[in-house]
Amino acid sequence: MVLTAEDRKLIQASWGKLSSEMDNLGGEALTRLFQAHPQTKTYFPHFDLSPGSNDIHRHGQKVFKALDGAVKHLDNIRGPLAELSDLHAYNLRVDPINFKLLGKCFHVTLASSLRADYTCQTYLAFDKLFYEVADVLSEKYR
Ligand code: HNI
Repeated sequence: MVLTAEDRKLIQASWGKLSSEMDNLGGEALTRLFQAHPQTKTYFPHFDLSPGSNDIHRHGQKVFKALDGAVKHLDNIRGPLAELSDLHAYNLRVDPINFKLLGKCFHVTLASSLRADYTCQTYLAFDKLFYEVADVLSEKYR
């Protein structure tokens, strides 16, 4: 699934509008993940997973920062995600289905922040991005 020039523009414009909320959006998406798909909590037995916990907040910031790296390199998201691709495949061994679930939770999070600005076209552009991120994070599994 290739991001068109228009997709990239929409993603980067939306990302710019989110800058004031950057610290919280990852945590919000993770909170949604753990609530909507409780089976994902099994990967975080060492975290306090109550909604809004410091663990979720801090981890959300790391995940968001990784996505930020991808958004800043839309022509080559493999570069910034390379280490995470190794980590998730070799060390964490997260079932790749969960990347799709987190992508859905990011859609809801972005939609609830951007409201009317989260148009169908913007949704589609982000859907392609999340698909690509999930693809990169899954490609080292054997
Ligand atoms: Ni993920 C650690 C990014 C999806 C389970 N993950 C990280 C880190 C980043 C990250 C960044 C921190 C690495 C470090 O400390 O060096 N994770 C991402 C991204 C996605 C993603 C960008 C998809 C968009 N991870 C998921 C999913 C799960 C997941 C869907 C499981 C449901 N990740 C983990 C676990 C850790 C982790 C578990 C280790 C947490 C810890 O600190 O112990």
